[in-house]
Amino acid sequence: MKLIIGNKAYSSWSMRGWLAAKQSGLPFEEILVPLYTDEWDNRKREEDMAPSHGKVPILWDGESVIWDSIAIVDWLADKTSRDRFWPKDEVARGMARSMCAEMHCGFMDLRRECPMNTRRSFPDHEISDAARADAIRILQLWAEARARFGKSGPYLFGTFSAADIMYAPVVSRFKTYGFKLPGFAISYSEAILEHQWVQDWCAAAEEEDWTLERYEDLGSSATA
Ligand SMILES: N[C@@H](CCC(=O)N[C@@H](CS)C(=O)NCC(=O)O)C(=O)O
Repeated sequence: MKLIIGNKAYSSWSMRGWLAAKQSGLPFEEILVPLYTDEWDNRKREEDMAPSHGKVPILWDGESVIWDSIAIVDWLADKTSRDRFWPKDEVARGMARSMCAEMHCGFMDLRRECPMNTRRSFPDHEISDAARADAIRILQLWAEARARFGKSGPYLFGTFSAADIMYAPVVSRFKTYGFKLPGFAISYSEAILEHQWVQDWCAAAEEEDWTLERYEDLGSSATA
């Protein structure tokens, strides 16, 4: 398999695709195309990036191409086993799938106002009431998942699952922007930030030397 991703410092959807590939346990080649550079502009027209209309992550599995993070999770769960990605318990799985879908299509204000930047800290960054409402909704979802289904481990549904894959970049955002979190969310965030794959992702981001003003100068607005 071949996974095409963007910058590790900024690309939250790439992080999800990459964590999903790691969770599959299958070997994969990682190809990083730095966002919004000349290389990006050239590469996104090429055959292997064209199917997603120039967005990452993109997974190539033989002749099959899968883009969009949630489709990559589904593909890899089909290919390996559902239990590797989703809680076994049906009620828990219903909630996990819903939380992932909500993350995938929602929380636009938080995403726009607090773009992922694993390398930086902006504790004084001001956000709108709408972005704050997104954060509160996320914390409510985390609280419910942890309280109802998280007894077997430190993650949302106990063991590391697709829900953690989808929310890991939110953990990173909460850290970058210095959100004041309740105790259970601090513990959950620590578990995510200490996870080996998240550590590896963030360490690689530190080594990148591309800088995008739109994610460093928070006067501008962009999501990633
Ligand atoms: N819904 C897609 C979103 C993918 C996406 O927007 N990726 C961003 C990087 S994090 C991207 O490729 N941006 C490039 C662009 O919009 O030109 C997914 O879940 O994978």
